[in-house]
Formats: sequence, structure tokens, C-alpha cells
Amino acid sequence: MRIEHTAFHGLDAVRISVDGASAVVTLHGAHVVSWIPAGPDEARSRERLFLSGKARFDGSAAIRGGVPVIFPQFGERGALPKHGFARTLPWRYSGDDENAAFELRDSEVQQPLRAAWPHAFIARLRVVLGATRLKLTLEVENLGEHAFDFSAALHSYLRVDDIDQAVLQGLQGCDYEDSANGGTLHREHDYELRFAGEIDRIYNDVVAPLCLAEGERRLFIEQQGFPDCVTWNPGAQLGARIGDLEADDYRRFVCVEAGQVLQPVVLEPGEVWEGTQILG
Ligand code: TA6
Repeated sequence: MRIEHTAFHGLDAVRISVDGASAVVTLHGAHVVSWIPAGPDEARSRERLFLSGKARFDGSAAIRGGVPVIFPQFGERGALPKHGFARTLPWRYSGDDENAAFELRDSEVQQPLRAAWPHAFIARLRVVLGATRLKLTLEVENLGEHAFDFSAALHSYLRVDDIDQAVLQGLQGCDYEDSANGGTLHREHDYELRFAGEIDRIYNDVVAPLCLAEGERRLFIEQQGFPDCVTWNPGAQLGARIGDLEADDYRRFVCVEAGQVLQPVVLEPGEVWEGTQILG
């Protein structure tokens, strides 16, 4: 892998390239903002992540699109701001010339967040790029003297041309919590999930690789270490109320998030947890 330090909309970033593929990761949030796999033609070698034209790059908020790192809290399931603080803090590049890695330490967490989550930790994001695959591994290490618990996710915004043509295959048989309908519990019976209207679900015990299909195009999504998969699209109405999305942007992405949400991780002193999402 070739690694170059660069800037992305004014943010410090790292550009990774290998065998005709490329990815860009900003230090703000260790946020993957672009992934273009190699391909025999333009149809396959094209941007695979959605990034909003109204995304904010001033460091004040999470970037809308790409792959936000959610840690140490998913959603509003705790005292921290929604989805925790990792996506809004500056990470440090901790890789070398060939291995891309980013690190966030608790010393970066300022008050009042630190008081709300007073734990000593290192979070690392390792990014491995292949010609047609992107592998993201989130690692969390407890550096303190007491156990802590956390939840986490890789909140990937996968680009689609038309939400009406996109289906997510492979969730059949999984139980899910329906966040768009009061957190009710269900079992998925269908092989294909379609995105008609708001979909916001936390699927549990996802083991098989999933496939995002749109026409002839396929993107496979695997996860390891993360037991849950969150699927999200705001639909037209909610999409129009999200300030950093254009009114029609909901048509152009599906979030398929590898997560540890329903059952937080309990990490003992000295222990390391890791979870991986592979796109390709
Ligand atoms: O992962 C799904 C979700 O929690 C949705 O409920 C939705 O709110 C989305 O994340 C985006 O959250 P954000 O804070 O980035 O606007």
C-alpha cells in the first residue's frame, strides 16, 4: 500500500493506494471519506461511499457520509452525545509507510465528555486496502485499572444510484430491533431488504456475508467481531429534515453498519476488543 499525507476539504488526511484502488481517511474522526476499488472499467472502478455535498469539514461535527467511527456509545443509548465522541475528535496517524492505522487516546477527550466517560483507553482504526476490498478494523484497549463498557460501530454509508433499485440480501433469520418503530422486536423472514421509507434496524447475530445489490452491481459486506448490523436510510421525510443532506440525498445511500450495539462490550483492564467490516 502506498500512503501519502494529504488534505481533504481542508482537513488533514491520508490517501492510501494499491493496485489501482484508493481510499482517503481524514484524521478528524479517522473517517474514511472515499473508497474507489480497482476495476476493469469505469463502472466498477468508481466511488463506493456516499459523501453528502452538504457535509461539514470544519471539524465541528461528524462528516455526513463515508464511514464514521461510532465509539464509545451507539445512538442515544447513554449519557454522551449521539454516537459518542470518536467521530468528532482528532485522531493521530499511527501507521507507517505501508500500514495505515489511526489512534485516539483518552487524553484527547476533553470535559465535559471526559467526566461523562472517564476511562483510559486507546482506540485504533486499521485500514487495509486491496485491489477490490476495503478492510476496516476497530480496536479498543482498556489502559485503566477498572473495567468499562462501550458500544461501537462502523457506520458505513454505501453509495447507490437509486434507493428504489437497491436491496440488501442475507439478513433472513436474524432478529432485529426496529428503531424507526419504537424499538419493537421482529424476526427477518425476507431474503431481500428493500428501502421504501425510513428503515432503521439493528439486526443481531449477523454471521453470513451480506450483499448490497443494485441492478447488475454487487457489493459484499462481511463483519467479524461485531455481532450486530444496523441498516439505515432516512427516507424522504426524515432525509429532508437532516441539515447536512440535500433533499434527495436519501436516494443515494444505504448505511450498512457493522456494530456492537444491543449488548455493549465489557472490557477488563489490559484487554483488547476488535471488530472488522470488510467491503468488496
Ligand atoms: O445508525 C443509524 C442511526 O443511529 C439512525 O438512527 C440515524 O439517526 C443515523 O444513525 C444518523 O445519525 P447522525 O447522528 O449521524 O445523524
